[in-house]
Amino acid sequence: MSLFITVEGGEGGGKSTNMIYIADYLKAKGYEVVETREPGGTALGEKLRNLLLDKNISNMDCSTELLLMFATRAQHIAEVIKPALDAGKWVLCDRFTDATYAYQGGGRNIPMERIAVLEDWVQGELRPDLTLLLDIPVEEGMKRATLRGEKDRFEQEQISFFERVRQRYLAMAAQQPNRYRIINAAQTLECVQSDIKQVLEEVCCQ
Ligand code: Z5A
Repeated sequence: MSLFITVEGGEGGGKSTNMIYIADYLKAKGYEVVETREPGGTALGEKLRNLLLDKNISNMDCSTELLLMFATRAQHIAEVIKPALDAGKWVLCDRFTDATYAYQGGGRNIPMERIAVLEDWVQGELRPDLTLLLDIPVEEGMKRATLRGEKDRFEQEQISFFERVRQRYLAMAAQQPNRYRIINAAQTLECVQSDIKQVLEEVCCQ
């Protein structure tokens, strides 16, 4: 059995830190895991990522941004995600389409129906089996993230943008409780990882 797991959340939730923890945990259980990320995950996708995050591009239209997110996703699915799942591997992805609903939908106010059309077109029936939402209050997350230094194009947004992103994530988690697990990412790293381990044991590694 292969599983498609995504990790989502706002600024400073610790996705990169916990991706490593999750991958190591699954590999120790004997699963073959492909770790990847969006936007990016392929050579072409990483080039598009650089454009999407470039803080010097200040006038990117929100439709351009949305379409570039799905352009990288189309390539990512064709080149990495689908072949891995077809080969029986597990795919662990740092952000996927829920990020589009949260950032372009919640953050930029693009109608959800428009995103859903692209989701169906680009993904067909492909959806994550499990989504871990690393949830943290926006101000706390921003304090952590600012320690990282220079801000990219998204990180330069106002706090109200990130509040809308967080609320959209929480709304999706409430609507899809079978797929989503909310992790309180404001806790110590030890507690966060203990909660993640519990979910992995419950959902996929019994
Ligand atoms: N985006 C989009 O708009 N639409 C889409 O469809 C997709 C993406 C797919 C880049 O994503 C941008 O793309 C993103 C949304 C947009 N923009 N924003 N903002 P990304 O995932 O590559 O970038 P990111 O959001 O900055 O993720 P990240 O690098 O994984 O950051 P993080 O979640 O903040 O994780 P971290 O780097 O592991 O942790 C941040 C700091 O906190 C770090 O110093 C850690 O050591 C520390 N940390 C982590 N956990 C803890 C705990 N528990 N306690 C204390 N300190 C901690």
